[in-house]
Amino acid sequence: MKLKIAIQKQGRLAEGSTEILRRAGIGFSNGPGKLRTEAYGFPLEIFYLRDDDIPDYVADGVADAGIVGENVLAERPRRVDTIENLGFGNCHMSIAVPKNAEYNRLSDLKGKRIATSYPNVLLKFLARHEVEADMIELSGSAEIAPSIGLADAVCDLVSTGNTLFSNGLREVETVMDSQAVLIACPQLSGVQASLLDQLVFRIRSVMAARQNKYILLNAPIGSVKRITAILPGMKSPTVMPLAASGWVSIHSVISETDFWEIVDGLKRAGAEGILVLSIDQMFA
Ligand code: PRT
Ligand code: ZN
Repeated sequence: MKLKIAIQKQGRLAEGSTEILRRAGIGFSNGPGKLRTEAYGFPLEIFYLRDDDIPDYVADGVADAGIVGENVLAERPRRVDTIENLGFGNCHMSIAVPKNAEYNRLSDLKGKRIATSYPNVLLKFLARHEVEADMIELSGSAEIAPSIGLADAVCDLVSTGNTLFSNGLREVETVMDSQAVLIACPQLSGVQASLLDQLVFRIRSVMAARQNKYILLNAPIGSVKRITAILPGMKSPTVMPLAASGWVSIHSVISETDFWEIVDGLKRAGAEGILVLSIDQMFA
C-alpha cells in the first residue's frame, strides 16, 4: 500500500515540492515528461500535475495528498483538509493601480474595472469591504490590462513586485497572503492516514530544521552565565570543557530569525570562534 501525493509538474512550486520530499528522505526520479513515479525510502507514489488540478485530484481521492498554493484553494474551495503550511511559494495577492493614479482608500475602486485571474477571491474581498467594482476576468497576464486601456486596476499575485513595477503599477491593497500547503483527502483509509502521519512527521522535522541553526562557540568560563542567558537551546545549552584551561565550548540551537541579533550579543559577551551550521532534521 502506498500513499499517493500530487505535486506541481512545472512551475513555481515544482522545485520546492520535490525538495521538501527529498529532504524528508524520499528518493525518486522526475525526468521531463514523467507524469507519475514511485518513490523509494518511503511507500509513496508521486503524480505530477498542473497546480490548478491538484485540489480536485485530492478531493476526489485519486491522490491522497497534494502540495498546492493557498491561493488556488481560496479561488475554488474544495473538500480537502489543509494539513501543514510548507513555508515556500510565498506570495500575496494584491490590488495594484497605475503608479500615477490617485488612490487613497478602498472606496476609490468603486465603479472601476479590475482585471484578475482570481475573480472569486476578489469578489469576496470587495463584498467584505462593501465596494462595488467591475471585474474583468482574464486567464493570465492581468498586469498589462491597465496600460492597454482594458482595466483601471489589477488584482494578481506578487512575490518580488518586479512585474508590477515594470508594468508601471503600484500595490495599494493586500487581498490575501499565500504559501504552499500540504492538503489531504478527508476520507483516507487507516493505512493511508497512518502513512500521511509519517510523512507529516518527516516534513515537520525538515521545516523545524530549516527554521533553526546549530551554533558552537568558545568562551572563557567567566562568560558562561552571560552567554547561556542569550542562548535558548532545545532544553538548555551544552557546555563542555576545552583542553585549554579556563575555556569551554558551548553548543546550542537558535532560530534563524533572531540569528544575527544573537551572534552580535554573543560576541559582546566574550564568545570566540563562533560556528553556525545548518541542521538537516530536527525532532523536538
Ligand atoms: O502550469 P501550472 O498551471 O501548474 O502553473 P501556473 O502557471 O498556473 O502557476 P505558477 O507556476 O506560475 O504558480 C504556481 C503557484 O506559485 C501559484 O499558485 C502561487 O501559489 C505560487 N506563486 C508564488 C506565484 C508567485 N509566487 C508569483 N509571483 N504564482 C504566480 N506568480 C506570478 C504572478 O501571477 C505575476 O504574474 O508572478 C508574477 C509576479 O511575480 P513578481 O516576482 O514579479 O512579483
Ligand atoms: Zn495553473
